[in-house]
Amino acid sequence: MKLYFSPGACSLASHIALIDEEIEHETVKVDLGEHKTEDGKDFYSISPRGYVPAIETDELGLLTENPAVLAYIADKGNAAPGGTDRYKMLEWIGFVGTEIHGGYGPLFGGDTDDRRAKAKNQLAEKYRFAAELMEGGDWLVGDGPTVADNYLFVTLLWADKFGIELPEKLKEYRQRNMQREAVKRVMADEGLG
Ligand SMILES: N[C@@H](CCC(=O)N[C@@H](CS)C(=O)NCC(=O)O)C(=O)O
Repeated sequence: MKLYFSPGACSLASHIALIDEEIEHETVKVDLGEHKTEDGKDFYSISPRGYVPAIETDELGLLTENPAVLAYIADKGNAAPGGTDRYKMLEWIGFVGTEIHGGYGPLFGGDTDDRRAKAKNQLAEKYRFAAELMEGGDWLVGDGPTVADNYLFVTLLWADKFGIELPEKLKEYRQRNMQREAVKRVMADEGLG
């Protein structure tokens, strides 16, 4: 499998999953400003959507969109939750993708100060809600991290960059994720401090 990624972007969630699940893979860094791969190819010619994550797979060629890519990697690994937990995992991926990741649009994309302030308040509210949904658990689903945790974790790294207020519980959760071996390894690999 080949993962197209950009350091610290949402593709970090897929990158962590590949290491966590011990899936043989290679990575290609993409400059999202220029939409060029590290070896100088036009990224649009590889993925017309122009964004990461994108994975090149033997069985279905290029696959994009976080929910599909994360579920695919989880299924290829040994640690994807089964039974009803699978649906809880997908529910969290949907929540993180649309309610949280999508909420960063005005902050990453550049927008008016008013819209950025509103986006920050809305995100703080979504994070408070996420903390409530977690109830007493250390992880989003079951007893250990899944690809949904990788995705929420990555957005929590963005929160500080934009000064978004986080509940204590999610700060602890972020720290818990930082202690995972796969997370440490991939963060070092992507050159993240
Ligand atoms: N709908 C896509 C959005 C992915 C996305 O927003 N990727 C960002 C990085 S976190 C990106 O590549 N942005 C650059 C661009 O859109 O040109 C998904 O869920 O996978």
